[in-house]
Amino acid sequence: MFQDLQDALLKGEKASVETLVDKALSEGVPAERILNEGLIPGMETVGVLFRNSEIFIPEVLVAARAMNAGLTRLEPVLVRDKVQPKGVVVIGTAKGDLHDIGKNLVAMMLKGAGYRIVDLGIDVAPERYVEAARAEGAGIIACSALLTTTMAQMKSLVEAVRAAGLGIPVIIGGAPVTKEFADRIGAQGYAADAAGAADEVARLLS
Ligand code: B1M
Repeated sequence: MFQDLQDALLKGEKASVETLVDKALSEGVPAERILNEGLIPGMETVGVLFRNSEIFIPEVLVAARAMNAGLTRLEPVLVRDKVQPKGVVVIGTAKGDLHDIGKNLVAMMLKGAGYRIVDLGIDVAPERYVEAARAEGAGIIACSALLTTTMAQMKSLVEAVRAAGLGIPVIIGGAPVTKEFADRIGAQGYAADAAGAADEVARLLS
């Protein structure tokens, strides 16, 4: 079943991905397994084929659309209802960066952990994070980047938050981002994956 899910993702078959996710959920397969053994490995294969020029941007885009559709189906199961949010998190993808799957996953995990999420989307300039954090009374800003070129924007974000005197931490992550990079630019938080991001936000807000 996980293999079917990966194959459907690879072909960008959105409707099949949705059907397979629904079927797995109805058979009682835990949402975390569908995510970690189906959708994420499928997307990793897409990345390998893309790097090797065996597939190109249009194929990657349809695969990403299918991945987001699968995530949307999993969301109600991953996200538990919380009456009183633990805090507000402003999240977005760094300026110049259009990748949003990892960011969406992090947002979903944080929602599941009881935080209210203000999702600014993709290609978010540092000033927009600052404005939104101020307007929403956020306790933390979360920034994702998938390109080595857009990682530089994370440094600008940390500086903008400091210059605005917001006094709230910034957590960063994404495939090319490391703990060492986070330390170097002065970001208070770093996580390698979405579950780790939820733990790290809890630590920073405690
Ligand atoms: Co792009 N792309 N892409 N791409 N793409 C990568 C990232 C790349 C590694 C592919 C490759 O060469 N193998 C490469 C980057 C190289 C680099 O800079 N090091 C690349 C490139 C080069 C590009 C373009 C420049 C291609 C071009 O135009 N020539 C272009 C750039 C566009 C732009 O952003 N300005 C581009 C475009 C695209 C698409 C639009 C076609 C599409 C994105 C669609 C979308 O997101 N809606 C796309 C995709 C899908 C990918 C790959 C194949 C998959 C990314 C993904 O969604 N992974 C990717 C290859 C790869 O990563 N294997 C690739 C699944 C997702 C769950 O993982 O986002 O890493 P990830 O999130 C993880 C962790 O990183 C972490 O949690 C998640 C798991 O739990 N995490 C955080 C993420 N954010 C976090 C934040 C946190 C904490 C943890 O705290 C706040």
